[in-house]
Amino acid sequence: MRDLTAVKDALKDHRIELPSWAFGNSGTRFKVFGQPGVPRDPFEKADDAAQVHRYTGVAPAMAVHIPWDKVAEYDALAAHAKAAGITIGAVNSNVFQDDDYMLGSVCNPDPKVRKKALAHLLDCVDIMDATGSRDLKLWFADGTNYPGQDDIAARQDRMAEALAAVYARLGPGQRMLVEYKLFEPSFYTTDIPDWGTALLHCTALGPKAQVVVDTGHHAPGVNIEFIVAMLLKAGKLGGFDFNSRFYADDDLMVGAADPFQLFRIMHEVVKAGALAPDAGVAFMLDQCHNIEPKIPAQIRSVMNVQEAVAKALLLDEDALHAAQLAGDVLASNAVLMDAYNTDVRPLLAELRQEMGLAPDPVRAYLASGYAEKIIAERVGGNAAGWGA
Ligand SMILES: [Mn+2]
Repeated sequence: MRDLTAVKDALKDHRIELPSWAFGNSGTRFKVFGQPGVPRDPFEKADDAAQVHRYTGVAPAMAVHIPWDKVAEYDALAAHAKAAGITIGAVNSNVFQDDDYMLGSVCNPDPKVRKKALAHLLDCVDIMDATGSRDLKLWFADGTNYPGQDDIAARQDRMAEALAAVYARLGPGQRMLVEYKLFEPSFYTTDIPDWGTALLHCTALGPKAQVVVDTGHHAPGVNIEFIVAMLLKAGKLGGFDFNSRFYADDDLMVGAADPFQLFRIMHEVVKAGALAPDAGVAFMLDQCHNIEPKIPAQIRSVMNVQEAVAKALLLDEDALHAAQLAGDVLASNAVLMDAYNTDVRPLLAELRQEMGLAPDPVRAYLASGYAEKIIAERVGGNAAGWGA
């Protein structure tokens, strides 16, 4: 067992970033079930995100998504977030919801569409300048549905050209995080389907280009911690989009589907010394809460990540290393499973009390009256949603 004070210090320093879109209405292509009290604008989303930070103490940033979080004055949004106790995190671009993008955005065969998409990505860097955001998160819905529909290699050249233009625009201290997803909305090819393609583009670009691992964007059975270990070794893991999926990408709460996988991922992160904020790995949630109340679901998600991190920190690395070197398969596995099977909830409750927080963040939030307050106050206007 490791020194408990060191474990607690690492947990206090760990940061989890919240997605603005988790607080708005969301659903599937079949139906969006609206909830009462949902934010009407990005300012109210920041208020809700601040509630998650208030009860967990480790979630002081909210990522935004453009244009869902478009506002007239981004410095005003940053100031509002700051007054609420949080900052604006990653800026997520959106080049998939305009009619122009039916055949792709930066990989579209039409140069006019590519130009429009690139202009949006560059606008997102302007927004980063105004909000003080470090990271631009790039996910592309680009791909094709049918063999022969477009030239696979030529689309990669178009992607590389756009990424290089965005890279050149990044200011000091700014980064671009390139996200991959194996399929959907395209069904035949996706232009950045996997970590290998993302890594090839990022390596060609330079140190400010990093890969982001969305845990939901893999085929069932893929060993995500292996990918994480490889990216960490290459110095190319820029961050995570945490969520869970059972079948295809569905943005369920992180740790809901497979807490053991989350633990295995966090073990690789801890082992590589990449947990602390200055290691440059952004631990972001990318989730939607379609049928559950949103703020407590975000609190629960933060707690799920904390539990996995705590178990990873408690793992007896010396014993594991010794067993591995001895070739003792069963002992190695037992050391890992001992850490995973530790009930860390009392430790985390104690940690929260040391931080001046309630031991049970969900219960404290539910007792606060905030949910009732926003339901009463947020009447009229248009509830925020992801615009699909
Ligand atoms: Mn994502």
